[in-house]
Amino acid sequence: MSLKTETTLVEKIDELKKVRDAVIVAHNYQAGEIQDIADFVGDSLAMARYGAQTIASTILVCGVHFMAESAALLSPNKKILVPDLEAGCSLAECITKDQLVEWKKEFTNAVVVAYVNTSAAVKAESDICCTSSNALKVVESLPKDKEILFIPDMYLGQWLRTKTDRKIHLWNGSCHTHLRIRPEPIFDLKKEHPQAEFLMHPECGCLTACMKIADRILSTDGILKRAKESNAKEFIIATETGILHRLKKENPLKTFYPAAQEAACEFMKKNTLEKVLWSLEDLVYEVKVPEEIALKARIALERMMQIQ
Ligand code: CIZ
Repeated sequence: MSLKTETTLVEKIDELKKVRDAVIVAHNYQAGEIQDIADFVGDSLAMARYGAQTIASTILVCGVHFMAESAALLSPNKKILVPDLEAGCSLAECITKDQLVEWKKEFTNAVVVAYVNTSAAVKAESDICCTSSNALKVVESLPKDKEILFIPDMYLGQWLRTKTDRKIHLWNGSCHTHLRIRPEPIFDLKKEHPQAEFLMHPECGCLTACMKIADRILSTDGILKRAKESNAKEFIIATETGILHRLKKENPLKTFYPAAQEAACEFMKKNTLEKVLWSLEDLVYEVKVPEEIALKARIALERMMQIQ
């Protein structure tokens, strides 16, 4: 009697990827099972770059909506899919295009730097984009006589203020997940694990309280790189908890303590293996950026990419 095993979800996804000529890119904050089936895992910029370089004609973006828009901007001739249209970003929603247009009227001599966590419509009204890994370089690249309007994350903006003498005006936006990371549990973790290196993301709401005790303030890819390179055996990690999957997988002999178990983004976790399969089956949900927005938004993204 032959042993007939049922095709697993992962096998079905792998088969359909070939049929659809698709690749899956996943953000560092995705659930572990999604990261494990992805062709590429990284931060939003690395995801968009991978998407632009791949020869596949379809890119399934497992992250949140603005990441799919960035992929669409940088890969205009490819089909960009997301498994769930409700996977949005609270930070990106902190500023609308109209709000930015109004704000710009107050500062006619300013340059707008938009964190990638913004909609394409907001990027289209911005001069240049940045990520948490290149924000400082981007700010330093701007003409010295210009003031800077930094949108939308006020914590990343505050951190930039401490690193440069540039005049930076902040928008009052924040990531609801990074706001859940509070200083007190970090102080406790540091007492319990005095040898642990403390790696913190600049979006953290406790930035001001914890900046001085952080060993490094880094983007997600920066945290992953540091964890690999460091001689430390233990780490306190202050960012969205999805990153722990990759940290543990890549560093099986090291121990990682999340600064807050509550820091799990429910929008990031909207994507599931089932939805990935359905997305490839039905070729949904396609993300397109209207051409008149794309033309301008692409300029802001490409200016950033030239700086790296
Ligand atoms: O750029 C990204 O992917 C975000 C949102 C954060 C990070 O540090 O990677």
